[in-house]
Amino acid sequence: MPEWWRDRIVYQIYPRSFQDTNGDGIGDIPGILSRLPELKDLGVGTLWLSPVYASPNDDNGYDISDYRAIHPDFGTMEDMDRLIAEARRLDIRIIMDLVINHTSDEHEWFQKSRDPQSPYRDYYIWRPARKDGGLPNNWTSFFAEDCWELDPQSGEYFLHLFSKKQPDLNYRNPAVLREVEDIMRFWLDKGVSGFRCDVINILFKSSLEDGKKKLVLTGSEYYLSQEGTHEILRSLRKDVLSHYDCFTVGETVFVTPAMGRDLAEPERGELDMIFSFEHMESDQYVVKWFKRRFRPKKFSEILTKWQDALSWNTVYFENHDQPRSVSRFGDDRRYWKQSAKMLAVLLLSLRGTPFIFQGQEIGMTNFDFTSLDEVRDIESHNVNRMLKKLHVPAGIRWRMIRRTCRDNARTPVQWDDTENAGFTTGTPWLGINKNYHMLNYRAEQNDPDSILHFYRRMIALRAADDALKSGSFKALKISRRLFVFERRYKDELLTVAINFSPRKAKIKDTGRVVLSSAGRTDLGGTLMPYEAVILRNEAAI
Ligand code: TEU
Ligand code: CA
Repeated sequence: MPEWWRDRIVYQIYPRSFQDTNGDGIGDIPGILSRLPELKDLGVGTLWLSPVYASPNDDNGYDISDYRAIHPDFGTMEDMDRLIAEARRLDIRIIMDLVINHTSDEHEWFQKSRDPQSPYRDYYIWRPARKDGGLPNNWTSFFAEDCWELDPQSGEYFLHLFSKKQPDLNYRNPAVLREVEDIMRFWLDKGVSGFRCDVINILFKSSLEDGKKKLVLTGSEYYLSQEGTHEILRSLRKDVLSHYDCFTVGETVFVTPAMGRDLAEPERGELDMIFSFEHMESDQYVVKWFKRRFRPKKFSEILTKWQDALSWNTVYFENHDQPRSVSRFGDDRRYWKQSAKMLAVLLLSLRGTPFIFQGQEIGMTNFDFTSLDEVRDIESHNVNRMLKKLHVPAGIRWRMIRRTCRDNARTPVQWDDTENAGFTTGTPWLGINKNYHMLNYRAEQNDPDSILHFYRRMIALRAADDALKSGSFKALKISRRLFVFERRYKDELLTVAINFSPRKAKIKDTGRVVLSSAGRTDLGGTLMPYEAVILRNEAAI
């Protein structure tokens, strides 16, 4: 059964870095409003806003201190209402980031929770020290530190799987779920069309005993996709979401295809789609900080595995936590334009709802940082501290961080070649990539051969084609350089062929060229470096 959120392209906005309008160096909601025409032209149908709520910004808004207030950096609730209304007028839906595994420690609930007698005590997870004085258990956090923090006021520790300013909520307490439901209704009643649910598969902690010691996330066997979380998701669906025209996409860490099915197959009544991470890990050893050469074969195999595993899912290559895709899976130097277009074809021709991260449509690249002083992200600074403790030399630490740091994707959008790339008239909160003189929105707007124009074309092609929108997927060939697959809908058959390499590649010419990222109409059995093509097979049944 077709649903509007399957057909539409989602565009993720990281508001701090999108467009500043008042010169404070921080992107804001009026800035998003001012760029709606560009997003409409691109063919965007849904916007996902990273958090714009009140927050002390320990983790750039993923630490929320009031779920019903807009951070003054971003504007006012009136600005937000105006954005929802204006987007709706352009037939653009908005989804909000729902961060409910944890709040900020500055949230009123947590402040009250510090009093052991308060009814809010049980909103969070408090434990005394062990008898020997040690931490309550041996778990480790996502941000390279311990995950227990002592609160001197009550003499007990609270659990935080992310930073110590992000205490985890206690989902054994039904009152917490009621609060979350009210927050969801508040936003749905305002007219938003759903939620991107932050780390949603770790809500319920089934036990707090010591975990099996692991290189990363010791303890995770007690909170990854526990039955308690499935129950919560089903009740959110039944009590709240099913009463609105909306959808959810869950950010689900460390999921396997089997876990993914339990979280997102329609008959489960939980989430509508998930973000899995496995394909984003095809260029690393064990943890993301140990990067290795990108292996297209591995990448294509993982994508195929996930295409086959779920009846519907997301397709994404970038977000605010990941380095830029053209710098990672393409070549951001010699074949910058070719490889960015190739990735556009792949993103928009796999089966699922495509997510574009701001700047991806103009081929923005990783940040050209020169030192850690330019990095703002808390995760990178924690990792640096941890590696330093392990006596990893400064040069190596810096190389690891530069390549993987989340700020690679968080640099301001490069709108034009005026000072500060047209992002702000003040001092930008995070540095701007110096390549903005060449690489910017306006330059690409004026160039019919640009990545931007190519995205528009590819999005329009997808919107008009049932096989691309909802056809079945089947992999035909996966090799060190090539990924070939078909999309089939009724009697329509498309073949998509992707060349991931800077060398030419032979392919079987099996149909009429619908689109080539290199602008060719006759392939002669060969793909150019980083070329991607879509072929139509007339005789198919
Ligand atoms: O991210 C969760 C997550 O597990 C990672 O992708 C995280 O970014 C980190 O890199 C782990 O190494 C979500 C948000 O997307 C992220 O921005 C937040 O920092 C995090 O949750 C906490 O809310
Ligand atoms: Ca601003």
